[in-house]
Amino acid sequence: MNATAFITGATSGFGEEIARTLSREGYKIIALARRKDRLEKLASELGNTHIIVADVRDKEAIFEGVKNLPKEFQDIEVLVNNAGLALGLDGIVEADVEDLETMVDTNIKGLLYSTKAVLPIMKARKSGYVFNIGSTAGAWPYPGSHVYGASKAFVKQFSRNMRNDLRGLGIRVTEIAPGLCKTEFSEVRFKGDVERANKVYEGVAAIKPQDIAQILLNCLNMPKHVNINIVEAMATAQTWAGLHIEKDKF
Ligand code: NDP
Ligand code: 8X3
Repeated sequence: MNATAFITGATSGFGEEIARTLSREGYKIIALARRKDRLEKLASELGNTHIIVADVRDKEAIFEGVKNLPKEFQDIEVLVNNAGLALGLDGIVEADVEDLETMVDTNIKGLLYSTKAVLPIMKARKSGYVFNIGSTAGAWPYPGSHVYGASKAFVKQFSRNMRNDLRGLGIRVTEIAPGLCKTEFSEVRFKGDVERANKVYEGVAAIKPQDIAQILLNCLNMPKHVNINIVEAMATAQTWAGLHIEKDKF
């Protein structure tokens, strides 16, 4: 039996699929998210799963959740920092300041809490693997990405910087930075406007959550002396837009 994999944001999209994939590989699963009904459904599907119903922004809940893990789930080998979201696509002038705060609190501070809670376990075990889910938005700007993209740029640089501090501890760190992928991401971004969300993916063979789970598994299965620092993966149909020039309107 393999050790335990802890996945944040396991009720949908990448996180849910990564939980399925790692469970198939024999890992015990700790699944964390806010939606209890979905976590319970996933746990009954997978078996050997401990659920934590919590908001990653709730520092106390995250640290308590890790401190109070049942004994058989304390051997965390893999942490997947996946919970995250974008809210809105308005420009920075129009954007709702509370949406901006929610992205910072979830994508940056939430990721910090689960990382800080789990790293001591990995250090004690002298073994571990942290996957941080970034985004192409962390490297490539687009209109309306302001805080979301910046929060994912944090994930990129934090992932690299962590590696320096973890040297000699047998802990690997990989940032997986996906591009367009059909999950509930756009439904969340557009606050339940399913029609608008579906339009984002219309006519595009977008990345599937299973593709990201496969990439993660490929990294995990590399020999322990190999650390894949970053994987950036786009749909073949997606490319960079190029630089925009706004012409003077005389
Ligand atoms: P989904 O909306 O399908 O899934 C998001 C998951 O995160 C859900 O399980 C949700 O669970 C959880 N989550 C969100 N906020 C919180 C919170 N405050 N506390 C706990 N859990 C939370 O989107 P994706 O699967 O696409 O997104 C997963 C990650 O991938 C995110 O970090 C996203 O930024 C990133 N990403 C997505 C891309 C895409 O195109 N889809 C591309 C690049 C990166 P619940 O609501 O139950 O709490
Ligand atoms: C999600 C991909 O392009 O919508 O991170 O920012 S994108």
